[in-house]
Amino acid sequence: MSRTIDLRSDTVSMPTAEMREAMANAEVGDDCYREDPSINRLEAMAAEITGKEAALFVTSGTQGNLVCLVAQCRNGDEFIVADESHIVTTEAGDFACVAGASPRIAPSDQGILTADSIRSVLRRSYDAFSPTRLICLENTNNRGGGAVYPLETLAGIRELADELDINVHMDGARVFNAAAALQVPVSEVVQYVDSVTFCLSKALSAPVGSIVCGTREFIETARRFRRMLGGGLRQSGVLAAAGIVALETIPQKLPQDHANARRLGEGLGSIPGITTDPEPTTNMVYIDIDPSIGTAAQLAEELAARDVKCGAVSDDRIRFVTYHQITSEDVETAIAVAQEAVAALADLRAPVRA
Ligand code: TLP
Repeated sequence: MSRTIDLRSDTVSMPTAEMREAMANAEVGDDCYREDPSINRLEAMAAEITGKEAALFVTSGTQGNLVCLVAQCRNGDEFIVADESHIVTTEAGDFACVAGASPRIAPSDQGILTADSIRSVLRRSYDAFSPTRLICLENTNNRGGGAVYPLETLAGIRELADELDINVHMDGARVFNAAAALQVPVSEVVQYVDSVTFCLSKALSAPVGSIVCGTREFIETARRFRRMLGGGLRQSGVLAAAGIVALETIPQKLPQDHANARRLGEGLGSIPGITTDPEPTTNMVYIDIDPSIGTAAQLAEELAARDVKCGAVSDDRIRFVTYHQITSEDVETAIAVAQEAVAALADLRAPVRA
């Protein structure tokens, strides 16, 4: 039986054998007493890699972003963010429900904000307006096709935030992909932000967990909100052990995932009626499907029937994501299967001849 090639998301990446072994042998303690040696080691590693003073293990990217919002916004504050940002669209409305903050959407190109786009939505201080407290950047940008913030853009946003005396948070769920694409250390990317969340369980292939990084003082505040949100864990070193292996072994492999995504984009884009938009630069491929082929859901179904899974994100758009377990052979198979699936949809539409 052939293996299913699951390109729906890098969240379906599996822990490697080395991660599983490290988990089985992890040294653990009660992390609420700060006595879990594996968690302490993972947090120290994360702080060092990001160049921040301190780090905190959280259960998910969603919890990490929420902790950062709650720690930096008061009820009634506003945060500036791009349309279609994960924080606003896909975190169950927690910004409103829990943080009590409202988003102010700034115009973006593929989800990438600039100092000018942020400036264009700034409002003067007035008692009828909610105070702007935070800028949230998503890097890489998921709905923007895995787009990466150029470093100059980040520098410009930092300058503006300093002028306004507000903080910048980065939803860096895939910031290691951003750093790999820019060929710079992660610390160079996140030097412009006050807080960053990154995920161990996406492109980095660990089974569970994310990390929040910032100043020591900020992380102490974040720790209190993490506890409030039910994220105070006990012998979580079993999870940290996989995260440590992820940080040690996976980032250097990300360029291969990006090359695989580029090849996948090229192969899919060569099928008549399919266009890749934008051209993949990290591990995501978004395709637009001409209605003459069928709908995104129909094409996804045809692919799934041939053991290739992908995610229809709208009527005419599908997302494919590469990660550690997806090989270059898998990519060639997926392209061949997509050609077959498009042909099968055309056959279904062809008039029946007597
Ligand atoms: N993204 C998931 C889905 O929720 C869409 C995916 O398959 O891409 N920030 C960004 C940019 C994300 O893409 C995600 C997850 C998160 C935060 C949330 O992380 P988790 O799922 O760990 O809460």
